[in-house]
Amino acid sequence: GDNVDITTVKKLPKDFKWGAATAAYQVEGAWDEGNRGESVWDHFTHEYPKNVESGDRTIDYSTNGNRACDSYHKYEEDVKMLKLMNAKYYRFSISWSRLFHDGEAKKEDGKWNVNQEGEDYYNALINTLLDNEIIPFVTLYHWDLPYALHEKYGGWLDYHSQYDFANYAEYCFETFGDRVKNWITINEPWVNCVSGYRLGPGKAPYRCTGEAPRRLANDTTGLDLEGGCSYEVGPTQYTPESEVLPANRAPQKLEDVWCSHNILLGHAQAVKVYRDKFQKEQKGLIGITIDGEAQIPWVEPGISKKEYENNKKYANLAAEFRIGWYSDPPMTGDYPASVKERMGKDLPEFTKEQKELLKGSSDFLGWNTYTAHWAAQVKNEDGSYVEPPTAEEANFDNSKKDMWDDNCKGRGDGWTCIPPTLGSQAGSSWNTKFAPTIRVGLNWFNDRYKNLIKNGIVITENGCAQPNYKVARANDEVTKKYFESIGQPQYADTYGEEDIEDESNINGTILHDKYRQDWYDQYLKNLRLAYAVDGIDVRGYMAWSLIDNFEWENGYETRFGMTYIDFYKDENLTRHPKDSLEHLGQWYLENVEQN
Ligand code: PNW
Repeated sequence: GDNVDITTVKKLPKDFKWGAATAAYQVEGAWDEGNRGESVWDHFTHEYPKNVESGDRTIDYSTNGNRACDSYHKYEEDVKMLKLMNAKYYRFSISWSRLFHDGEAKKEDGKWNVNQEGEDYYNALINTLLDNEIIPFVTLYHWDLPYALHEKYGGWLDYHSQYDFANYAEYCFETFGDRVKNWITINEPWVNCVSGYRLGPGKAPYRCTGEAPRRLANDTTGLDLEGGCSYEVGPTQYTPESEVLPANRAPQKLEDVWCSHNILLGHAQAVKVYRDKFQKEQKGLIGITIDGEAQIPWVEPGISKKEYENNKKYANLAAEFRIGWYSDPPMTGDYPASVKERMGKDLPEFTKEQKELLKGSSDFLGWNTYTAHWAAQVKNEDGSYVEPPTAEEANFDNSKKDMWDDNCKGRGDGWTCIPPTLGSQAGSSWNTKFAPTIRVGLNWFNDRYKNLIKNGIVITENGCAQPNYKVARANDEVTKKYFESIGQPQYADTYGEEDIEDESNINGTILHDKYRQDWYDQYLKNLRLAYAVDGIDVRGYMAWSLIDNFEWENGYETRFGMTYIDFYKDENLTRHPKDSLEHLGQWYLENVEQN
C-alpha cells in the first residue's frame, strides 16, 4: 500500500532518464528572428490577443510567445539551471516553422530547403547540452504547426499533414540524429486536437467547433471570447484519405476527431521513416507522448460493493476514452473497441495498412501526468443510472448522444460524469494535486499493454503551477474530510504552510516554492513505488517545467517553472532558481542508484 517506507524499497536504476522539460513556443521567443516562419500560435495570438490572459496588456509580448524566455539567445542560462537539478536529460521541442518557413521540407540534389539559421540554433543547443553531459530528449511537435499548412489545407484536419510532418521529421533525424537518440513525435494529441479544434478558443488554431465555446458559461478568466474563434480555414478542410464523412453529423463537430486521426498517422509515418532509414545506424528510440488523467473509481462512505464495482468498470471505460483513444493505436494498431462503439460512425477507421503502420510504432510510451479524474456512471437527478447510448443510438440519435455529452461535460470524458474534484487546487484550473494518479496510471498502461511496450514508460511531464495558497488550502480541507470518510486518510495530503506567490518580492516566498517541492516529493514517491513494488518498467521522469514560461492561453501568470523570471520588469530575463530545482537535484541523489 501507500504506507510503505520509501527508503526500504529498491532505488530507481542508474540509467533512469532524469530531467526537465520545456517546449519551443513557450520558451524560445525570437519569433521573427533568424528567418523563422509563422506558426499557428504566432498567428492566432497576434490575431486574438484577448484570448490570452495577461497581467499587463500594455506590454505587447504579454499575450504571446514573441519574447517568452528568450531561450533562443539565452539557452546557456537554461543549461545552468539543468545542472542545479542534476539533470541527465533535457526535453525540449523543435519549432517546425523555424526550420521550414511554410512547413514543407523537401530534399533536392541531396540538399534540404532548410532555413540555415534555424538549423544552426538547434545544433548549438544540442552541442551545448552534450558538452555539459546532458542528453537531448527532443519533441518534434509541441503544438506549433506552421501557419502556412493551416492556411493551405486546414493543418491536422487534412490527411496531407501526416506526410508533411514525416518529411520534416526525416530532415531532423538526418541532421540531428547523430547526436539525438531520444525522439518524441507528437506531444499530447488530445490537448492539441480537443483544445485546438473543439473547446476553443483555448489553444491555437482557436477552432470552436463544440456545441458552444465551453468556457463561456462559467468564465472567470476575463478572456474576451467574442470573436475569439477562427472558423475559416483553407479550401480542402477535412479531406480524409479514404473516408467519407458521415452525412448525419455536422462536420464541424468532428474536427477534433479528424485532427486526432491525422496526428496519429503523422506519428506513425515519422516512425516509419526513422525505422526505415535511420534507427539501425543511429541506434535511438522514438515514441509518442500521450496526455490524460488516470481515472479513479468514485467511492463514498457506505457505497455498496456493487456500485463500487460498477464505478470501476466505468473508470476503465473513461480511461479508454480519455487515454486509450491515443495510446492504443501506437501500441495495438487500432482504437479501443469501446471508443469505436461509443463514437459509432463519427470515428474514422484506419485502413489495414495504417493499422500495420501504427501497431508497435512507439518504442517507449511517453506519458504526461498531472492530475486525476473521478469516474462514475452518469446518474439522473433521482439517482437512477443514465445508460450510455448504444452504437446505433450514437449513430442515429444525436439528441440522446448530446444529452449524454451535456451531462458529462463534453465528449472528451466519454462514459462518466465527474464528481467534485479532490486534491488541492494548484495554480491552473485543471491542475490538482493527487499524487497516486501517477501510480494508478502506470499500472493501467502496464496491465493494458504488458510486453507491447518494449522500452518502458517515460514520464515526459509532471508538475504544477504555484497556487494561490487560500484556494489550495480550502480544497485541502475538503480532500482531507473525504479521504477520512472512506477510511483512506493516507491520500489526504495537505500542505499547511503559507506559501503565497508574491510577484513583488523576488527574494521572498516565490523562490521558496514549498508547494511545488511537496508536489514533486509525492508524485516521485508514487513513481518509485510503481517501479519497486508494482514492478512497472518506468524509465524516466521529466519535470514540467525547467523554467517559468508562456503557459499558452494562461499567459505568463501561471508559473509551472522551477526557475523564476520576472517577465515584465527584468529586461535581462534573469533566471532565478526556485528551491524546487535543487530539491529535485537532491531527490535524484537519494532515490536513483549512483555509480
Ligand atoms: C501540458 N489538461 O499541457 C503541455 O504539454 C505543456 O506545454 C503545458 O505547459 C503543461 O502541460 C502545463 O499546462 C496540458 O487540461 C494542458 O489536463 C492541459 C491539460 C494537461 C496538460
